[in-house]
Amino acid sequence: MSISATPPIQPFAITFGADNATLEPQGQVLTRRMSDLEGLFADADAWARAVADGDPVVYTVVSSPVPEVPRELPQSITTIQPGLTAGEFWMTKGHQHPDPQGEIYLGLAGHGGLLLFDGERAEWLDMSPGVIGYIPPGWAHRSVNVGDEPYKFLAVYPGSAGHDYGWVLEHGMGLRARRAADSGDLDLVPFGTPAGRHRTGKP
Ligand code: PAN
Ligand code: ZN
Repeated sequence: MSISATPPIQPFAITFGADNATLEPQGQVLTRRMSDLEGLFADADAWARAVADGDPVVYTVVSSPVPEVPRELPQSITTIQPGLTAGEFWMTKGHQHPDPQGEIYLGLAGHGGLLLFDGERAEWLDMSPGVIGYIPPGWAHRSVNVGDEPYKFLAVYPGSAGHDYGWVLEHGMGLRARRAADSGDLDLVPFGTPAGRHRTGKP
């Protein structure tokens, strides 16, 4: 099968390579470096220093060959590297689906979180291997690696959903996921909390 199949797609199976999160057959591979995450971390100076200091890969998205077109169900595997930027766990950009449609995530490896925000309410789902996180229509979503290993998950979403990244820049995500300086635990803080100043303890 070619790198991006043309609808109608014929039935086919995908082999998942658990060690390095490959798909066979495989479609597009997206690499998001720190420089791609401008305006997303609370501490813009720390973000700029990380960009200047090697611009590390924060996450990759490996897609199956199923294209993002209506009625198809594209899938992708996201791998978020472990890391902190001024105490904030490394994460995906986060987005809304312009065509409000649901999505499912399945945790594959590592320990992460699925942050959901509908513009008023924020929810946090703990994600680990075997956990299915459900994203209802209308909820912006961002994934966060809260562990010390790469966090990997499968996403399955309607091909017509689309991806709006500007929504998150405009509205935020309701909460930020930080590592508490004293305990090292996950600390979910309100989105507007200035960098470096946050309550401690479990959410
Ligand atoms: C996922 C995400 C993927 C990367 O496949 O697109 O985890 O996150 P960002 O798109 O926010 O950079 C998904 O939710 N698709 O709809
Ligand atoms: Zn999505």
